[in-house]
Amino acid sequence: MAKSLSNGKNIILVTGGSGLVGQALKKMAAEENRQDEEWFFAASSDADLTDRDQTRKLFEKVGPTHVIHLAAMVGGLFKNLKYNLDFYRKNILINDNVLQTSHERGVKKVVSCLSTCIFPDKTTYPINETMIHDGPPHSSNFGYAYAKRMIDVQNRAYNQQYGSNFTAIIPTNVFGPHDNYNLEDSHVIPGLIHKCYIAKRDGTPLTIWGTGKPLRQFIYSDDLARLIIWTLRDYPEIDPIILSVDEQAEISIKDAAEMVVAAMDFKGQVIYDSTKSDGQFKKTASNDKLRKYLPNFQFTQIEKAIKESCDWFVKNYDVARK
Ligand code: NAP
Ligand code: GFB
Repeated sequence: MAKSLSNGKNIILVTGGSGLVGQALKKMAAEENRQDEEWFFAASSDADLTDRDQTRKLFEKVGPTHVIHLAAMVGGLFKNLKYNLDFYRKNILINDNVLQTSHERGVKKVVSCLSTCIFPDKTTYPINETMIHDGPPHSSNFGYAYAKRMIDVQNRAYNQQYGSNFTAIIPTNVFGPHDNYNLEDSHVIPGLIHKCYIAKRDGTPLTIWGTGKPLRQFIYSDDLARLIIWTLRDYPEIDPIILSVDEQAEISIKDAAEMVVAAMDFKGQVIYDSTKSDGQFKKTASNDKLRKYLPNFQFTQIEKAIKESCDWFVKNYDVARK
């Protein structure tokens, strides 16, 4: 990372600091407790980043030397199916405000967040970082996907025009404590954890949407947080980098559901509602570029990660985002 300021501190602003990934970052930063870094985790209550003036006021207050840009309108397949326009507009506004304000304030480095679901739907596998703009994304989330792709375009434009050091990470599906557990809008693992909790409490069946056949590479939020901190301090490129578990770690939705059932010790009936969409069948991504930089990075074993996530939800049911 760029050398610390004269007072010896780098000031790191995390937009989206109250969310799933932001909370994992907060935990990792606290564990490290580096004396040459000061972290600020912003929620939407600190500034609505769709508003340029509020964005500027937040940057004025925090005075960041570095920004980890996580803030976004985020959701699972079924929320994306319903709100493609909102996902596009809100995220385009947030991203332009954060990048332009970072430029105006002379921020040394910005790490923004794309997603493996933004790649072309018709593609060869495994997907890699060079393929982002090679064709239209899956129809279910085209609004979110195009807004995210523009971060990569803007990063390259800021670098070409001003020499800015703005880069991006491309995480695969993330899960962990402090997720969004809303039954309609959430991603699959938090949705299944919440549904399993209700089924166990009420003695009703657990309904899994779709066929359970689609394939995903799930990354634990704690692991992603460690990789984001590495990206901020040591990743030298403007081009984005996929942060995902290995291709061999790809599992089906059914596998993930069975891990949640085991972790929650649910003994009731499990039903598949195949009238609900499966969404993208697969989006298998290569983490070869990450492995070139960090060949020995150890991902948390997924059953352990899902167990920790379930335990967190059960313990924090009253305060979890539902
Ligand atoms: P999340 O739990 O939904 O958190 C979203 C964060 O963004 C929250 O802190 C939220 O603040 C903030 N936010 C939303 N709208 C805002 C606005 N208008 N102004 C200011 N802040 C706003 O999302 P997440 O899963 O942590 O996602 C973090 C990043 O990772 C996102 O960029 C997402 O696209 C990316 N990503 C996520 C996944 C995944 O599976 N979760 C996969 C790939 C990439 P409040 O809490 O105050 O609302
Ligand atoms: O995490 P998810 O909602 O999004 O997973 P994607 C959807 C898959 O899980 C589909 C099945 O195959 C669903 O049929 N599924 C089963 C469920 N039960 C449930 C449930 O209770 N809730 C949910 N949500 N799914 C998203 C993109 O795609 O990936 C977003 O739409 C984002 O933009 C995210 O990038 C990372 O993995 O299909």
